[in-house]
Amino acid sequence: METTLKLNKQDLGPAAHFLAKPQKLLINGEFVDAVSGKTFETTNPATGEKLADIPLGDEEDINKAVDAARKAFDEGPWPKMTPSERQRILYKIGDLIMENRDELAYLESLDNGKPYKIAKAADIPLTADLFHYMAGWSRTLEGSVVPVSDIAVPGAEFHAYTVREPVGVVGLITPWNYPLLIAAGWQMAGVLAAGNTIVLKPSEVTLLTILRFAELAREAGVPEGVINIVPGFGAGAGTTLTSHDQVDKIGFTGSVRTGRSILHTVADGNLKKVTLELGGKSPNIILADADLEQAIPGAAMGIFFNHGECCCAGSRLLVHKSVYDKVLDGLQREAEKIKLGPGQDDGTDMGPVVNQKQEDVVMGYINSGQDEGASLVIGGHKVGDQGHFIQPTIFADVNHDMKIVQEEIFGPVLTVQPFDSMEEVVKVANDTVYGLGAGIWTTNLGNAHHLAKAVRAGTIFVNCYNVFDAAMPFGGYRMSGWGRNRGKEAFEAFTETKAVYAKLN
Ligand code: TXE
Repeated sequence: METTLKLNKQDLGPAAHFLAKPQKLLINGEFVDAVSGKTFETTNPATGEKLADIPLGDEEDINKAVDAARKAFDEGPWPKMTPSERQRILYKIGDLIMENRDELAYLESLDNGKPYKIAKAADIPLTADLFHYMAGWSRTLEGSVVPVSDIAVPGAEFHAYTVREPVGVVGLITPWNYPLLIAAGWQMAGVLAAGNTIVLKPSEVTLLTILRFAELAREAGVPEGVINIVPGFGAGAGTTLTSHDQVDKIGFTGSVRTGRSILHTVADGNLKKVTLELGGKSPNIILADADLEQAIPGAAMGIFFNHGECCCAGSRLLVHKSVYDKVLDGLQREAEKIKLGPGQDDGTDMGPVVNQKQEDVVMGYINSGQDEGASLVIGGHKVGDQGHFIQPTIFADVNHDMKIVQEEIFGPVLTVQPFDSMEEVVKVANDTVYGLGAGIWTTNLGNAHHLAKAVRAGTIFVNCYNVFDAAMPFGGYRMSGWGRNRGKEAFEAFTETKAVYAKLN
């Protein structure tokens, strides 16, 4: 297996031009260095080599960015713009993302490790589509006229109505698994459509596409101060943003641990609103009546897509015992077919996991699975002496209490469990602290809808997995989060409702 990408100028492909430039923060419409002058490195997970020096934003940079966002919201043109003007700018961002698709996909592949062909087919067009979709929502900030009674003021006649307004300055904190798609698409597009201004602290692990996006947003005509982007660490830039009393709402995607810490900070501070999209341990269920030709590759894709670094990865496969052996065999063959390699190679199906820390986490879970007595069906090893390549890994003979069954691994590791009855599978599917996604493979319409109703998760995939659309809400039950990204719900989540009573007599 090929895992020895040597990074040189040629390998930077369509990303070379952007990587040759000094990287900057975006604050108040200007590309600037960090106040401290400090930088940190972003590296290629296939080789460990440096891709760029990134300015290290900290408290002072976040304060400047929040001041700019506050001014842009209170005095600037963005919330006051006509909806059609905002719509045109957001639509233009979507167009520019598509025009620069090759470059953005290549940058994403270099920085995150994912296959270039996947970034080009999924991450980039889905981000563009979110801007095109949310551009339309710019024109729908509607309230309603409400008939009211005179109980509080006998004899009074009112014209009463509600108005939807942007929530204000929004702080966004985002992860590294879909760096551009989550930061720009899932988070920014709806926030901007509602007329808010933004300070984004992207993940310190993957920064390149969002910094290139900053240039595109400016080119599209986003006014100064409306989007501010400050790379930095969680402790420092992140905590300054979440504790800032001029920030009205936080939109966060990341781990449960950080989500909880943000809630503590907010509770001790200005009680800003919070939307959280956290982890998952999603069940993927294959019933006895499933079309296995679809279900087996579908289940493999459900876990191995994006190296398992998907918040709704179908990491717990529950298979009816009558087809269990056949499914396990088929899965093994699917895993054998997966070609590991640098994301920039055309033939690569799965790249490296994102960094050393994530490699250690995933290998730690693989070791714990073996220690707890699960059987390794395939995989289980790191590959090569360069980069962070981990084999697609499948465990059988697991029990429900094992760490590999209960905890989010966020890597290419699948557990497979047999079940007997519908009652049992519903119980096992729901028996985690999470509730982000679930898959159901069946040819029986009744079974599909019965399970779609019984499984407690924010997204249910029937005879498919990892399908995402801008118009469909995404988020979790239980510890998988608060609120929804994407769709109408995401747009409305970044608005306030004002009730107006006008007494007419
Ligand atoms: O997440 P963190 P990490 C899960 C997944 C993964 C684990 C750890 O299981 O293995 O989380 O990943 C910022 N105040 N998911 O360490 O730490 C941080 O800088 C404010 C699931 O990357 O939560 C980054 O920008 N901000 C997930 C962002 O939070 C803080 C996607 C996420 O980092 C902060 C990613 C603080 N105290 C990981 N501490 C999903 N739902 O898709 C950190 N940050």
